[in-house]
Amino acid sequence: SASDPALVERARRAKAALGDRVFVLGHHYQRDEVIQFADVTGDSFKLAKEAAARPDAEYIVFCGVHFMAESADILTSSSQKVVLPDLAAGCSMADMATFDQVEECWEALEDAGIAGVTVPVTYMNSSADIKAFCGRNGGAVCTSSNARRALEWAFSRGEKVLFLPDQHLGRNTAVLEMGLSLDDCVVYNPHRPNGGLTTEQLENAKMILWKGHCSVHGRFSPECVDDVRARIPGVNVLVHPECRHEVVTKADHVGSTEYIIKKLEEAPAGSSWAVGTELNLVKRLGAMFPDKNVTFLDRTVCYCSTMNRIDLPHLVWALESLASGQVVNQITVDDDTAHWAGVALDRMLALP
Ligand code: CIZ
Ligand code: SF4
Repeated sequence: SASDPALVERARRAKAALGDRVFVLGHHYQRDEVIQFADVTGDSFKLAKEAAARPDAEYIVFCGVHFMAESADILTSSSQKVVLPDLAAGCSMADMATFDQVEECWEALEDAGIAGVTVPVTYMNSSADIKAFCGRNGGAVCTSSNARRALEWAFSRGEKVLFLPDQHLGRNTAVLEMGLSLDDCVVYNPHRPNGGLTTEQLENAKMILWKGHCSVHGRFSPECVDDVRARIPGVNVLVHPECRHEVVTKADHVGSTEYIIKKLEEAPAGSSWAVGTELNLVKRLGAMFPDKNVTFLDRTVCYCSTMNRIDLPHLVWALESLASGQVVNQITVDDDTAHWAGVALDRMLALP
């Protein structure tokens, strides 16, 4: 489909017909065939802010996954419509923490007598429901760029943090950036009674990590790092903090998507980089910096399958529908959820 000139032409025409009424956002993990039509590219946080900065666009077509479109709906005005070209583009990590599970967890913390001293912090990669839960319970949202500042803020307000839904980002930030020990962290498993934890474990923990992970970044192993170092002498290993702790501790650099891009921009010509993040982005970075040797950290391919659901045929369908006056696949967050999720997002935006 990427090379189908008829589809490319149809997307171009529909977008031109809509003009400034439509603004197309493209996440870094999207396919090239989709990215070519993006008015702006970015990570989820940057894209949500870009959407908020376009009050004149009637339609925001979000080429990304469901939780990102929800955040865009929360941060844009009520007259703007956010469209996700394929409703099946979810996020397996976000799906690992449902509202009922998190409520049940909070009850377990109440039973253990620690809910009052626990501040919930959720990664951007979570449903609007979970962000609203954090807003209602004195907590905040964070991204992979500000996780440390968000945790410092949370620990200034309570003794413990409940970190949702990515255990790896929570552990990596607490242990590698804030000097907590692995023993300060426990993992709450929503599929076990009381999270699979004793009251004593909950009482002693500083970080209560939700048992969630990214199915893409979770696949990189410490062996991938050893393997690439053996294959490419002098290689710099650069990974996202959604990778497992054992992988991050073996890497040379760790940081958010925007950090990874900046690091490669600044890298000297001729240097070698093995990048542990989603493959569409790594391939694009390789093409953007032909004077640098950019390789994927794993030997096997590793796309985000739900990100990849947004393809050119879905984008053409969404744009042509909008151009003909039909709003399809609109993502809306109800007012109460949007209010409290907005409170948690604002606490993040107010971080020093
Ligand atoms: O893994 C993801 O989905 C990331 C890093 C999203 C984002 O843009 O924050
Ligand atoms: Fe979710 Fe991971 Fe895909 Fe990002 S890369 S959308 S965290 S499954």
